Amino acid sequence: MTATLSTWTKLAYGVGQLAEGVKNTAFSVAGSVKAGATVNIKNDDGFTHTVTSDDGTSFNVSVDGDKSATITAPSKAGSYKFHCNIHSNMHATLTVE
Ligand SMILES: [Cu+2]
Repeated sequence: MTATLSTWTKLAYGVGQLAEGVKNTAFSVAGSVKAGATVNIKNDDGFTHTVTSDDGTSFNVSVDGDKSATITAPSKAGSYKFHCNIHSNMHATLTVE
C-alpha cells in the first residue's frame, strides 16, 4: 500500500520561498499511516532534506529538492519522532497505526 502525500498530508515540508528559506522550512505532517506502509515523501523545497527517525533505525531517507522519495513505515504502531539531518530546526512526528 502506498500512503500518498494527501494521507501524510503535506509532508511537503514547508515552503522555503524566502531567501532565508532554511529558517522557514518545516515539516508538516497530518494524519497517520498504517504499519509497514510505503510512505511517499515529496520535497517541495528546492534543496535537499532528510527524513530521519530520531531513534536512528526506523527510517532514514534523503530527498533531493523538488523530488520525491519513499520510506517504509515502521511495522509497530506508535509515534515516531523524526528530523532533518541538514536543518536542525526541522522536527516532526510520524504516527503509525
Ligand atoms: Cu532539511
